[in-house]
Amino acid sequence: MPEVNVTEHLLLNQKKMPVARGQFTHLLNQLILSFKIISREVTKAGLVDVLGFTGEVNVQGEEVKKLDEYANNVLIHRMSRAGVICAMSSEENEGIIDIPEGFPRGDYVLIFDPLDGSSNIEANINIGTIFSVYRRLSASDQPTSIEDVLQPGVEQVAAGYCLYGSSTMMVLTTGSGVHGFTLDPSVGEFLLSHPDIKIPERGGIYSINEGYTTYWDGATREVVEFFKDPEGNGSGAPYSSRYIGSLVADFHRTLLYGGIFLYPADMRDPKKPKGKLRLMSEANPLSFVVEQAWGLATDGVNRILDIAPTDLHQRVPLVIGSPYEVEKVRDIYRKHGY
Ligand code: P6P
Repeated sequence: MPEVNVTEHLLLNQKKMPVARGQFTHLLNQLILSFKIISREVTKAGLVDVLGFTGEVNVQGEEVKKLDEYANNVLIHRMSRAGVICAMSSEENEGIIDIPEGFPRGDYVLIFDPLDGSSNIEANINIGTIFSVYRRLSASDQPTSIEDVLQPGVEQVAAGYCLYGSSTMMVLTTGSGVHGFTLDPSVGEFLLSHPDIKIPERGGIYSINEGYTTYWDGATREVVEFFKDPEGNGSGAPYSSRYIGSLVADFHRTLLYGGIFLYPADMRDPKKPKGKLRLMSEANPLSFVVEQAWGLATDGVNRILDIAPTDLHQRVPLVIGSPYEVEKVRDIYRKHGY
């Protein structure tokens, strides 16, 4: 079969192109170039001095890794000069990132986590870039407003992630299903490798950091006990437990194999009663992907994509994966009055 790259695939399979075919295709191509540049740096990380910390702390209060900063700078530089973006938000930056003077603004808003899972870099564990694209709400001759950025996930026109691992793979949805493209270094192109991904209706793996059990409430503990003993009497086969600690890797496995990933609220830190993951740069894009692959994503009960955001960096509990397991979790939380 002749190789299909992202642009060709979009033209062939896009039922409803976002605002303007040309602008969107250019946005995607600039994103793809950013992923290639980041991938090049990630794959040589063990050889050159890009590991370790920069000595700074980001808006999340986390120590910034050199590769985090590198990936963030690549995306901000390239996308702010693409001429198709009116505003950006990065997990690493406090406020909205503006378009530099002299560069045209476009019809799109880009939100991203430049290098999720970066605490795993030294161990050569998969990490990734997560991205989310919205149409601007303000008129193109008006200044960008916070409302352009703080949109509910259901308004996304595109979302996905780029996974840097044994191969570099981009998983993308533009509202017409979910498709995987693998970078072929010999030609420098992302080529269609996983057309029309669908998550299994039911899986056999649950993924959660059980080290935090003492921080969970009774409902979450009952959820985890269900996966250990689905029949409740020790007769049924338990689910397997898998947890990498890199959201993009844990999600990608869940998307392909089925099952469920959970990062629940925990009582450990009164500043983080909604858990650790961010709505705008992590939960919303992955929820758009999973729903387009016929999966589900909730905060335990409510659909993630329906949440009206109030802050660029607000956190949200995330329960995401196969419909059977996500519905089981919802039933348990509802039984506990959520
Ligand atoms: P914990 C990485 O820092 C990250 O944001 C996600 O990639 C990952 O799912 C999560 O944190 C892991 O957090 O608390 O289990 O170490």
